[in-house]
Parts: sequence; structure tokens; C-alpha cells
Amino acid sequence: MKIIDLRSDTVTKPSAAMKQAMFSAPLGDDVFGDDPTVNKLQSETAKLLGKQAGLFVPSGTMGNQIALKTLTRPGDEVILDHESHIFRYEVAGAAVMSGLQFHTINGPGGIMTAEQVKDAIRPEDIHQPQTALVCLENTHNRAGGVVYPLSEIKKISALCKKRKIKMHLDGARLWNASVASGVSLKEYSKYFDSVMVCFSKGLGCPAGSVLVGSKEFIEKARRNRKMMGGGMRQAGILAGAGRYALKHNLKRMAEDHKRAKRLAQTISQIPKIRIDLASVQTNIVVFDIKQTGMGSEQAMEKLARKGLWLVSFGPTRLRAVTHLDVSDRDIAGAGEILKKVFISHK
Ligand code: TLP
Repeated sequence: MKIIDLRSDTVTKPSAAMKQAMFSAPLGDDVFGDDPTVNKLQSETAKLLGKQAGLFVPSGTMGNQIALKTLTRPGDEVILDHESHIFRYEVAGAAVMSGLQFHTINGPGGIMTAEQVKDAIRPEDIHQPQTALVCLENTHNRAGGVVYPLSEIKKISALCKKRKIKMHLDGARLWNASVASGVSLKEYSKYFDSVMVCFSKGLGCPAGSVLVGSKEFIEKARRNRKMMGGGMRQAGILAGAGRYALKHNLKRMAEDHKRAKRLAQTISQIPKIRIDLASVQTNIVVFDIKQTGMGSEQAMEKLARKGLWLVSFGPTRLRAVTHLDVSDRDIAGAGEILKKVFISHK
């Protein structure tokens, strides 16, 4: 049976051309700083995002955790959305590795407003922790891949500058935000002290993320990367995939976004499924099946039996993600399977 795998954009496999780029990448020992392919990917990414320097890391999670550690001191407080990846999916790493306390905000549709951030900043008071950092996520995964409005980012940045609070961007899918909105990567990054971008999601690489910021920030981050065990040796074999992806897989993301919209349209026509079409702005489709009487686990099992793989985003919420390895035909097929499972279900 053919499987249509929409669990995540992390499931893509490197294409033959990407593998060729990996095989032929010049290599060196990156802990000594002399892998030429890693060095190129770091500087190319930093340039794209308008920052002084970059650091190649094995995963998005490690990139976020290094940024948190580098920008704070133990006992500091970090403001972030209650549905953010850093809060939900990073195994409390910031508490364990950096001694941080999280102050979560329920941002409407994943978007914390400047007003909410302002209310969450701690006053000068010896009883209270110090607010050191605000983290945003763009696109916002659990909110359905929504693009963070630039106007709100600007307001939060102005507030943080005034209060001397640093800002980090989880930009695992910043590429998608930029392709969808037309706002440049540089413009989005300008308001942050550090930005993490992933190569292993919509760009189709097997692994790797890059953290960017000032030279001084990256020097400190390099030490923290070593401490966390993320100093890799001939990592150019992975960075080679990243360099290939920047050239060939960035602009085509608009296709993934079109396919996600098409899938969302089909889902919106299935009675009893709730989907907010306005939230489908990039490559992620989140929908609620509560009224069908089925739970996520049961639905995923039924869908999988017919060849469609999704993930659960809650007891009655499911997520589908389009990516490089998904075709128009797959999207049509996924729509048919969803209709069969949810319309014939009593
Ligand atoms: N997200 C994964 C899962 O962990 C949920 C996915 O399938 O979407 N930031 C954001 C916004 C992410 O969505 C992810 C991965 C990460 C960071 C972490 O990246 P990795 O998996 O490379 O550690």
C-alpha cells in the first residue's frame, strides 16, 4: 500500500541531487573550526538573515536551547507562548540545562501580543525573578503554521528594547513565513538577538539547524554547543545538504503552501470537522474532529489503515503537513481517505 506521509515536514528524504552535494562537499574538523562547508553554510545563513555570524547545530531543539542558555542566567524568567515548541516539546531542557523559569502566555491563535508581553514582564522587586528573554515562534507550529504579523513583532521588540530584555526567534519554519508573506528573512530577523532556522523541515535536509546572532553571541554559543555535546567533526557532509537546499528548495515552498490550502479546502467540506481556513497560511493544516465522535488516536489508526499518516495535536485535533515529498496526487489521495473515514463513520 502506498503511504501518504503527512506527519511532518521532517520526514522528507534527501533527493539524489542533495546526496550528491553531500558526497562532494569539502570536509574538515568543525570543532577546530576548519570544515569549509560548515563555515560557508554558517556565513551564508547569517548573511541571509542579516546577522554577523552563524553556528551549525544538529537540531532545532539544540539551537533553541543554546540560545536560551547563551542569552540568560540561571534563575531568569523567559516569556513565551503556552503552545510554543520550546515550552511544549523540549523536555523541560531550559529548566534542566539553564535553570530557567518559564512564564507562559496564551497568545490568541499562537500570537502573543505586545500588550500581553508587557503585562508579563516582572517589575523590579527582590521577591521576583528577572525577565531576561522573550521567545517567539514563526511560523507557529501548533497554531497551524500561522505567520507572526510583523507589526506585532515590531511592537514587542520596541517594548523589549525599552526594558532591556533580549529576544530569541524559533524560526524552524521562518523560510515558510517569508515565502508566504513576502517579508524578507532579514526583516523578520532584525528584531531578534538570536534566530534559529531549521534545514531538516521544509528544506528537505536530513539534519541540521543554524543559530545566528552577533559575533559575540555566536562565540559564547559555540562554547555552549560544545558543552551540550553538539560539537560535530566532519559535519560538512550535513552542511552540504543545507547549502544545496538554500539554492534549490527555498522558493518552491510556495507549492507546499498551495497544497496545504487545497487539502484544507477538502477538509472544510467534510461535515462535523472544524477547521479555521484563515489559519492555513503555510504548509501546516490543523483540524478538530470532536463532533465526529472519534478521538485522535482512533482516527489516526483508521486513516493509517487506508494509507494516510497524520499526527495528533490533542485528544480531538489532528495535524497534516505538506512537504517536498508530497505531490498533487498525494493531496488528492489524502482528501479521498479523509472523506472515506470521516463521512462513512457513524
Ligand atoms: N517540530 C516537530 C515536532 O517536534 C513537533 C514537528 O514535527 O513539527 N521549533 C519548532 C517550531 C518545531 O516545529 C520543531 C520541530 C523544532 C523547533 C525542533 O526541531 P528538531 O526536531 O530539529 O529538534
